[in-house]
Amino acid sequence: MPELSPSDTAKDAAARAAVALVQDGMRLGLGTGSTAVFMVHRLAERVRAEGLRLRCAATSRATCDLAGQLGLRIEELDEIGWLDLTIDGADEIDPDLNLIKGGGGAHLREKITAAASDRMVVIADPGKVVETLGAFHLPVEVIPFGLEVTRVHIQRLLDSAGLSQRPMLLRQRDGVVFRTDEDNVILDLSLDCIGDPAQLARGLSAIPGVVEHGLFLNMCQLALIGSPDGSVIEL
Ligand code: ABF
Repeated sequence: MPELSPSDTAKDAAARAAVALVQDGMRLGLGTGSTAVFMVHRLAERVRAEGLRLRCAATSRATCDLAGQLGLRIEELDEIGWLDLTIDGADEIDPDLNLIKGGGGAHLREKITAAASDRMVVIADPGKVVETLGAFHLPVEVIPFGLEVTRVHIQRLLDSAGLSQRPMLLRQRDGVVFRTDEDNVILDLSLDCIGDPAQLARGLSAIPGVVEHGLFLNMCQLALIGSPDGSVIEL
């Protein structure tokens, strides 16, 4: 692996610590994002070196493609049925290990995969650790049909929850509306500070047209935070 930047060194350290938790015969969920890329590389190294027999489900086409290129056998989640461990990144991690995820646009499959796992371990650099969720925009995956009506429902929910909201942005990538692996769209909510994530999660999930939001509550059992010096702390 080429010389890593301090940030990448931190990500790689967290990834290696998570991969060290993998045991022969495990059924794994492989996350998405730049930290998860390091994890997939390190996992493939272990499989090659130790002949680990694993069953792996990917949380995005991007992770599926990378894992395949590295020689990992990827199966559909339904083929495996249930997972022992999902290792994934995050955009924010609070002291209760509640997360904001979805910066990469994969939070629907990530949440389904994590929820089908006995254990979810998050890997991140120190910049992801926050006291309160919300500084990172909250992604909400929405079906395109009735998008403007769904926006109205979301705005009313935020108003009733007393949450300030700068423009609710339809996610773009290279000037084009971003589409998820399910061909849905994402509204990014700039909320600054989410005082009651559980209340907001319940409200968003109840809105017709909302497919999934990026609040991962009570799903993560361990966060491995890498540092630029290569050390790792557990949260
Ligand atoms: C993915 O990893 C997303 O849910 C999350 O937004 C992203 C974090 O990306 P990175 O590891 O590149 O910081 O799981």
